[in-house]
Amino acid sequence: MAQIQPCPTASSFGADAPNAPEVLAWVAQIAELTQPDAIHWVSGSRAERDQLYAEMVADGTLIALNQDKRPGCYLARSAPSDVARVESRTFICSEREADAGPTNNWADPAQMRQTLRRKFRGCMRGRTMYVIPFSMGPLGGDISKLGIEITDSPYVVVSMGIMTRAGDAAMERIAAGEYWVPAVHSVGYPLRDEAGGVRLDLTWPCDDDKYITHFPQTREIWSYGSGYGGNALLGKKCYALRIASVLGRDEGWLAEHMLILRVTGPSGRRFHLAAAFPSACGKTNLAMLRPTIESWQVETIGDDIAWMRPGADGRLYAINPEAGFFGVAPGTSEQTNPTALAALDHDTIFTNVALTDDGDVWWEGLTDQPPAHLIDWRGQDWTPDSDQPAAHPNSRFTVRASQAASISPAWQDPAGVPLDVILFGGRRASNVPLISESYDWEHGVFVGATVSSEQTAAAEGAVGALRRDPFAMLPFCGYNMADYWAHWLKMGQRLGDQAPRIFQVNWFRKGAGGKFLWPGFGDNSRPIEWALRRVAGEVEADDAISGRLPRKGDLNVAGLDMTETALEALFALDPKAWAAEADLTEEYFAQFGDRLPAALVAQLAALRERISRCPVAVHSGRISRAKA
Ligand code: GTP
Ligand code: SPV
Ligand code: MN
Repeated sequence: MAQIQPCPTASSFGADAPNAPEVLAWVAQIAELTQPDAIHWVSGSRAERDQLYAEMVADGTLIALNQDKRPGCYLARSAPSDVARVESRTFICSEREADAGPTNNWADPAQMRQTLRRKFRGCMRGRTMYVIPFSMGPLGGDISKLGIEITDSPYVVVSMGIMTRAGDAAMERIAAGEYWVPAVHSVGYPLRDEAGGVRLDLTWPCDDDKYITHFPQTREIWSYGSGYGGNALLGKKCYALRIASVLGRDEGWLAEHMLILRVTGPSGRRFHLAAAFPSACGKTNLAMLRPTIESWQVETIGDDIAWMRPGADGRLYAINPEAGFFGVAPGTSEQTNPTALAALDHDTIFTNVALTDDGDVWWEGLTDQPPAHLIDWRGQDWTPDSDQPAAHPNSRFTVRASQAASISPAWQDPAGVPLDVILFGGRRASNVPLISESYDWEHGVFVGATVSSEQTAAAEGAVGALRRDPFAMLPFCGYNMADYWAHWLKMGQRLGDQAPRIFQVNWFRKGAGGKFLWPGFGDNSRPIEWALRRVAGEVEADDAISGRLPRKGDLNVAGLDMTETALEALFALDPKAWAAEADLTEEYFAQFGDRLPAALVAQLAALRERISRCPVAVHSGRISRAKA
């Protein structure tokens, strides 16, 4: 990590301190603990942003990219030890361990407070402390909520400026008495010690001892030691998922790891979908889908998080609480996601991608032919002979949502959009068909609860290993996962026949040769078309083991270069493999003890019953219609 020269004058271009005694008292208390050299109240103005970029370029925190090619674009290189969310260092500090549940790391709140006091004491010495007021969701919207992040990272300030509605307008509402969530962040690299000894700063300061902590009872976030993504941009996973899931449980709404889409069909009818896929499994891609079938139009509303609540008409309404995309760079190309690529033309922060000789960016998958020479994400020379990727597999772009040409006029609607369909997906090489429809809401909750996926680079861990990722919320649910399922079941009762229909999808099924069976990307519009035709009542479906499947001929594969065998393989359900999967589900459920909702036990029994009705020899997984 390169060292940087100290900046002698602290920034003096922020907002004035607000007329908000509660905020002033909290900020004073955190300043007393962390001992920054200066306090900067973030206004959210353009001048402020430009000044921060200029300072970060001057001290080497950011590299300005070729401004003719990519105006307003910058590159950050993180420490090699700080490249993804650290789930092993993410804690839910509820009073009782059982309320965090078996899938979360629990820590005793009193003990964690002591630890945090120790870690945060003096941790901002030599630095400026930034106070960022922000809104998750359109300012003042019924579903929206406010927060304040304190951070000592200017990279976090400009990133929060893209990812949230940050600045004066949010502070005005907070000062007027609206509810807000406090969030404290430090990279954990003070520049002066207690005795006055100084050290130079790094271009990516951080600490190996990381704590990403949540206090659901007092609704606070404290994050120490990392500057990366969801560890540091506290509006995202920490607030909009972990704390918001607790708020949603208590207030009767849902905070979900879901993209949101608007699809307009050939008849002009509009549909809205939300889809939960685990990290790095294609949410951003699907959110910017360019359909390969004619006369379907897709608009983006959100790519990662959805807040949803029942509206006055009894339907489920969803907003995107974020204002930007923090998307996976590798694999993004003109072929896979031209909309995202075009959005990155200007005003984008790239983190851990490779740098070309003419000051542009590159990552694996951007072009078929890599450039002959690059500077890789570690800042080293790189050529195509290198055995290391040039861009880190979890390298990302940070860009305002409004820069995507596909953004929907509805994306800022504070009332949200009424959902017709919810999709659950994961990366599954086998067993899970391209698309299937849940029998009803309870079955849909069972499908969501049993989602499993191959591990990706978005979190530390062995890439490729199969892990259960219920509702794609495994690392993001702020309370006991079994209680969360119960909350979903209750929501279904409340929504009744107004509830969105639930489908399961899998773009990642592989054939015998180990190749993806489904082309994916733009062609994902095809199974989605089938789901929407189901909602519109235009097509029938066949009952099968894992849900209802498209009847022969109903999935639009016109113009696709696909064999009948491959198509069948995409939907094949092997009763033996499903029986094994049911056994694994039973084991998985057992850890939740008596918190497991009875409805899910009943769903497992119903799955086994469907398996038993399937003739093993046929292997289609379809149950004869007479019996269904
Ligand atoms: P987070 O931001 O981590 O929550 O992830 P995300 O779900 O938004 O991930 P993203 O859309 O960025 O997808 C990441 C990876 O999935 C990239 O490597 C894509 O190339 C790959 N991917 C996306 N859609 C498809 C698809 O339809 N088929 C295949 N085979 N790969 C896909
Ligand atoms: C994810 O991992 O699901 C992300 C990226 O969206 S991060 O914000 O780092 O959590
Ligand atoms: Mn995500």
